[in-house]
Amino acid sequence: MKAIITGITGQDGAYLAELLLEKGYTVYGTFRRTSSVNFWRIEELGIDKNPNLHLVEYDLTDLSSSIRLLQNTGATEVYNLAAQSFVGVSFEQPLTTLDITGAGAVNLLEAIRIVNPKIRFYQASTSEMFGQVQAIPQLETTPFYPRSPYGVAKLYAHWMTINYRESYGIFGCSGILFNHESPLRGREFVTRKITDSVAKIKLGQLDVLELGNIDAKRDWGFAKEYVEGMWRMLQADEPDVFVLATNRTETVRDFVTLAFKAADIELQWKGSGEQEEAIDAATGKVVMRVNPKFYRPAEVDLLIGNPQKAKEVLGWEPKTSLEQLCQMMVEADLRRNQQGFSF
Ligand code: NDP
Ligand code: GDR
Repeated sequence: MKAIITGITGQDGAYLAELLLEKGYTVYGTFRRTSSVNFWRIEELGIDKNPNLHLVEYDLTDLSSSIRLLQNTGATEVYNLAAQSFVGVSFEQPLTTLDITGAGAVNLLEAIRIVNPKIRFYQASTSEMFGQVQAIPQLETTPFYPRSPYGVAKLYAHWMTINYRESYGIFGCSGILFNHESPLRGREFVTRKITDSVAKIKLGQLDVLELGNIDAKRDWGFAKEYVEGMWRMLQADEPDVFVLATNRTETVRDFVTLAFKAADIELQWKGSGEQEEAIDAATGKVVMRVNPKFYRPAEVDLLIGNPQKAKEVLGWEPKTSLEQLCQMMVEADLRRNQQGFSF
């Protein structure tokens, strides 16, 4: 069993590599040539030196590189997790986002079509495609209405995966995954930004956490469980589209409260809108305030997914509660900040 994971330096790539190695796969994990590559996630999971893990330099925007990747590895499963995945940045870099997050998937689909159409393909689709939601909760049949260049690019890749299945019989699956977090989440995303800042505030290394729209509601799950769902999709009898979600939604504000609570800090909330802030009840100090600098030009207000189909067809179910997830992230960031860790 040989699998390619694009984006092994990311959160999901690291967890998926760990899972596939445990299952006995030989894993080819791709990383980009950058001035300083960092493998902190696979190092933290302790899989960086596993002899069955091969790190391959690769860029998703390069078709010939995609063809060579498939030819040289002989992989039978490809998990396309690579993307410009930060929604905020996609407003500033819409065309780069289109190239990587949209067209990049088609480079791989074309390579599969050319090299070996029997290769099974997983496309990392997203709840961002629902954007301005047309139904609550959202499921596989809910109409899409993306609200960012990232969401639009992902929708293109999603439909191309379906198109290559229908046109060329390629086993292409698309997982519409709702937000999933972990101690390995990048610090630009809101949950990890919060847990890292809470840890720093608790340790006296930071005064105030600044956030944008704290009214946004998200369906947050645990990344390690979601990569299991990706694998199950590629083992199914038929290629299909599946939603992975928890079916619970909370505001960013709620996550802030949970994270401070996990560090034994009770909050009092004051003001509203751009003036809203949270105060440490014990010290009277402001520890969180809204800064409009972090608002987005268009926002996704509410996401909540229905994972019933994944449960019925794949036997997949989320297990970790938001409270457990938040506690796990805060504890990891407390430990890391005590040790001077900087990722
Ligand atoms: P990350 O941002 O943590 O990881 C993205 C990965 O893509 C990184 O390894 C990055 O490499 C790589 N990458 C970026 N550009 C290129 C490129 N041009 N060529 C090759 N590799 C590239 O994302 P996550 O792990 O959180 O998410 C995995 C996938 O799932 C992404 O496609 C994301 O859009 C999607 N998704 C994520 C969800 C979530 O909640 N986490 C929910 C739904 C979908 P580098 O380290 O060099 O930047
Ligand atoms: P999202 O995740 O856009 O849902 O995309 P993110 O954590 O960036 O934002 C979630 C919500 O929090 C609000 N928010 C802030 N966000 C960030 N990053 N920083 C802030 O300071 C801040 N303040 C408030 C945002 O406006 C938003 O409403 C993630 C990514 O992993 C995508 O790749 C993936 O497809 C989707 O999840 C599902």
